Amino acid sequence: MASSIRILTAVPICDGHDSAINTINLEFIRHGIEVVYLGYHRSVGDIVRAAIQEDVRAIGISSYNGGHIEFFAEVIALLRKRGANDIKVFGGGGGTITHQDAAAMKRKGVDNIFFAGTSLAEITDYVRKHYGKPRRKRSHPKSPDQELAHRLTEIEDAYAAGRKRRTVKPQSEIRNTRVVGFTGPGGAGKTTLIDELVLRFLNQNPKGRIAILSHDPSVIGEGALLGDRATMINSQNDRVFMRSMATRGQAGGLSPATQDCLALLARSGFDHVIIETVGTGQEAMPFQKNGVVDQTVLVMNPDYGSRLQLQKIVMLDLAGIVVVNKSDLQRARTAHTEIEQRLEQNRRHQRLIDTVAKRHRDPGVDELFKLISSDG
Ligand code: B12
Repeated sequence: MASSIRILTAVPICDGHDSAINTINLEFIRHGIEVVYLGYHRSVGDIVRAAIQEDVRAIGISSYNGGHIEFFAEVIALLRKRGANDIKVFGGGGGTITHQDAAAMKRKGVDNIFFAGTSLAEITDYVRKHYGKPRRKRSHPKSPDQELAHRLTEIEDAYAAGRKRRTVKPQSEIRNTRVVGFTGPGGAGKTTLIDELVLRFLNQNPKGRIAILSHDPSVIGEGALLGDRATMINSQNDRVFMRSMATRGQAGGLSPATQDCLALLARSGFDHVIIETVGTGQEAMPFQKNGVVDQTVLVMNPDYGSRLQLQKIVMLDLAGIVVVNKSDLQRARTAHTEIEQRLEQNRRHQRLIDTVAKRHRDPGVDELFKLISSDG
């Protein structure tokens, strides 16, 4: 099977017009394209960093705030400076980008600008035609992040082509890196929680680096919305390496290539590697077969239904730490008591923590951070 086309989309800084790109993203996905969506109000630096780490073929920018000539040009200049000339730039912005502007932008290296009235089919056809061909031999990476990004792509491509790679090293060789796995149902707040933990990590370790391997669902050969970056604020930082992966048809929360990608990240000098599964169901035990996860955190939403439902969640038996996020919600107190009783049946001294990840300086997130960063 051919590798998926991966692109990154974003809306520039000081621009909140995201409704066009949200629609276009959905159309890309429907046409088999994997879209890493960075969200709106994003700086040139954030866009270029993400594009290099995600090793995308192209960046699609939707711009309505009026600064498009300069903004697109700065993205291209920074890509070139970072040795990522192979990442192409295209975009649109209905009522604001004129034909004259578009001509100037193309002279500065933009591939194409789409105007008001262009059909979505025309846009997706363009992407498939121009960014869908296999990459030619790549130039030597200019930074460790770029090299790592290329190697992660090689692993994903090998799996897509049916050639499994065996890069997993025994755990003893990667002990300097702590690997923490986060799982739990969709909407529990895993990504926001991880972003808050990253903030604490960056503050506590002024020179430390952290990696995040994040997953979103997809069917084999189909597109995917890889949208976790859009909810992250603190993780837009040069000391954070983040990679988004589509599950490409594998059930259980991870992708066929996850284990090898994780092993590579764990050997790449990061202090911590965080792995986030897709939103999982009752039967999921994503880290069971995985030799490189040191700690597992199950993030729950207080609204899981009745107490009986808890008996059916396998991860409640397996997770070292269980988090009740959104603990400001009315049902959270009951949820805490019910989950506590459920965990007592296991007699495994699992930790139970209440958090409100959306709240800055939340004491529950502080407690969780202490736990995952300690050796215990
Ligand atoms: C909808 C809209 C809003 C909505 C935005 C909702 C949202 N979440 O996106 C709301 C009402 C919130 C809004 C607010 C504002 N808006 Co407004 N808004 C518009 C409007 C009417 C339509 C934009 C749109 O979404 N069109 C729908 C898309 C699908 O169609 P399209 O733009 O033609 O896009 C096509 C192509 O351009 C291309 N394309 C677009 N993006 C991309 C990306 C890629 C990758 C590709 C391949 C193709 C592509 O594909 C489409 C296919 O046909 C425009 C006017 C206009 N005609 O553009 C003003 C407009 C952009 N807004 C404007 C302004 C001034 C504002 C405000 C500052 C107003 C205010 N004073 O509060 C705020 C700023 C908000 C913010 N935070 O940034 C101005 C900008 C002027 C400028 N840049 O000089 C405009 C041009 C209106 C005007 N004539 O004055 N706005």
